[in-house]
Amino acid sequence: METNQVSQAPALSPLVIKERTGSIDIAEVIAVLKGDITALHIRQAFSTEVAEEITANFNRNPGLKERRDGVPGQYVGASHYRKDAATYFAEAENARPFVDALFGNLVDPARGLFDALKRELHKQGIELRLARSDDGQANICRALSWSGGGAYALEPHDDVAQVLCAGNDYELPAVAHNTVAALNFYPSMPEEGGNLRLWSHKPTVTDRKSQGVGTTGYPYSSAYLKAVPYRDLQLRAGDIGLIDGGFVHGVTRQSGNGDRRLLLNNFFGFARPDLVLWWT
Ligand SMILES: O=C(O)CCC(=O)C(=O)O
Ligand SMILES: [Fe+2]
Repeated sequence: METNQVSQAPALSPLVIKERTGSIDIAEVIAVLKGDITALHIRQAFSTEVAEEITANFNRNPGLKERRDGVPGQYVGASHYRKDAATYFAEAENARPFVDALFGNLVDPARGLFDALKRELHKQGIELRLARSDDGQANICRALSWSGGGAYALEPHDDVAQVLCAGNDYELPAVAHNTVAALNFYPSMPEEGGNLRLWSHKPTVTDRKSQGVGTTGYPYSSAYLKAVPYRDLQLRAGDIGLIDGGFVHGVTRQSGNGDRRLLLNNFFGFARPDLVLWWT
């Protein structure tokens, strides 16, 4: 007999956060991939010149579009969120010249990290590659600028539901049983706000269903998160934030009339013990 119909408070999972200044270390990237670190915040990880050039290339990009999938924001590139594989990979192929145009003649910092991680994993007998299908392959990154107008520029969510429920035409669902690492480079940040907020909670399938976000992981309500402790990563242009996307996270409201918040983002994780996939 069921006696307890009262909904449970979300179970807490500890946040292991590492913040420092300097260049990113592949051993730390692998620690996030393996679930040993929840969030890695590297300050001043790439140069102001590179950050400014990418921001200018985003603002004048002919491939810049408004999101129409219920998540307010502008973007260059492709997102697999709520798309079947054929649609996503076709979009990724079409968007590639525009993603390339974000970097012009620069060395793309996301590609630099991909190449370094690929070399290190190869030494360990693990292949790293872009997710793919008969319709094409993923890009190295996408560029995003959130425009939510409430307490959050990007509402609290997790990145695992969209991977778990991506559909059998993708290679991705297997990754959802391991850490879904979300890698973010920040070329431009507002004067105030735009923090990456991480809650001490890793929702289960049951948690998501109870919140009506079973297939999307987006958005979790303030009521649900009320009793959950959180930490903010206070980001500046030139920083990198690498997180375990299974933890609930969101972006706080930004203020100031100056620069808008821009990030380059991608996801990666183990699909098999000998294979890590990378996608957007
Ligand atoms: O903008 C950020 O800092 C986080 C982005 C994010 O959570 C996402 O793209 O899923
Ligand atoms: Fe996310």
